[in-house]
Amino acid sequence: MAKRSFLIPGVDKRLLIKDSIKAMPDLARRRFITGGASLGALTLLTGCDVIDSSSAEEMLKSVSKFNDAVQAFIFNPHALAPTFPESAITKPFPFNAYYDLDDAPEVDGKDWKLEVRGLVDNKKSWTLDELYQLPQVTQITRHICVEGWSAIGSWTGTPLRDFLKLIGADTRAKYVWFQCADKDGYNSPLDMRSALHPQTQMTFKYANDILPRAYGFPMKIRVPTKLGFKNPKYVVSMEVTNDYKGGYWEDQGYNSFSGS
Ligand SMILES: Nc1nc2c(c(=O)[nH]1)N[C@H]1C(S)=C(S)[C@@H](COP(=O)(O)O)O[C@H]1N2
Ligand SMILES: [Mo]
Repeated sequence: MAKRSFLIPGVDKRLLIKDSIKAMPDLARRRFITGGASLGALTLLTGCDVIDSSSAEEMLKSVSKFNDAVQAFIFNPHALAPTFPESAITKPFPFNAYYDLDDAPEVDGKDWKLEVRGLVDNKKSWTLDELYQLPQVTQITRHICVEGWSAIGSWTGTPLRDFLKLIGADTRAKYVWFQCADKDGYNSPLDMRSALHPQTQMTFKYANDILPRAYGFPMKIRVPTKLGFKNPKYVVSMEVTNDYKGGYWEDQGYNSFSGS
């Protein structure tokens, strides 16, 4: 989501969302509405990208056929987001923020430290070299923006749950709250269940290379079960907390849950 608006030829987004709501089974409908009822959420749930009127039809068909697997994804916090082969990666992967790429933070990796705050045993700050020593895994997953566009990418990094264990985080706390280096600030709260999800990652690489500036150097949090805005880039601190501290898009009315 940004100044840009992604228009889909022949598709009225609001009507598509309305029609989808009508077509959904009851339980899914309730969760979809409380989850913010966006085109992005529909993409997350159906796996269909809406690019024209025929794919909108496909999406509606799949919504009306929401089966046990989709219901399970919506209601099970441990359900995995789909993964893809390398051949499915979107090239080039889009940049998105509330500003243009020229205004993206330029973080000096030598000076940068990840600050750790709140309900953790060890509040030590972490240099990039120290973080790079942690075991890393790669995922090829789909990033879905609330606006309705999506793209598949390859991200490598350390599962956030491993890091939370390492620093002795109180995982009974409600949130992990991330703050970013963006000039006018960007932050986002992540509910603890999602922070502990096996695919939620502290990401250091994109397509096997050090994360480029566009995608959040030196570190982003990749949450493939959530919409794009719940994936903070240019992260400078994380705080384990019971307080809901709000977020850049959350404060503007986007649902903080926004995912499975
Ligand atoms: N720090 C920061 N993180 C951010 C944003 C931002 O503006 N600043 N935008 C969010 C949104 S809305 C999207 S869709 C994704 C875009 O990530 P990408 O540039 O890697 O595609 O980043 C998310 N994380
Ligand atoms: Mo987004």
